[in-house]
Amino acid sequence: MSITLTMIKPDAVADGHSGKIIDMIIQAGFKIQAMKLSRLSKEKAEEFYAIHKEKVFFGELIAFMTEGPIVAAILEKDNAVADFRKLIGATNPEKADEGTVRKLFAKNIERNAIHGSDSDENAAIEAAFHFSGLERF
Ligand code: 3AN
Repeated sequence: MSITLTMIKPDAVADGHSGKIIDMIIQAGFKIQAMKLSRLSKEKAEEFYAIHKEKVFFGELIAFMTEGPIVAAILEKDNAVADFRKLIGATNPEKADEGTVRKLFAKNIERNAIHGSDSDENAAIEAAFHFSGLERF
């Protein structure tokens, strides 16, 4: 079994889509190891997205990710990282496949409803970023 880390982003939480998205995740065969409603500080968001700090969209991305609560979760499944990225669809919702979370709920490439880790290594780092051992089951 492997894991991935997801965040249902502030846009999707504010629009009331969390329940539908969590149901899609469970129906796709992921087991929830950890889950919480959380709000990133500017410092924590900058740390999470440090890899993007030279990008032109970095400032906007940090403002967006800190504008309201997120739902963070650790998800367990065989092939979790790749299967989850298939479920959420392309970063740009215009390019996302039909039936994916981003096709259904994302507004644009920035306000794109959900995050999924891009590698097993980053999944482990991101899981430890959001959750302590006591919060994982
Ligand atoms: P993904 O979330 O699909 O792995 P990344 O890691 O390339 O995509 O980007 C991280 C986040 O940065 C995206 N989820 C999105 O919110 C934002 N982002 C990515 N590319 C752009 C862009 N060209 N313009 C604005 N925001 C972007």
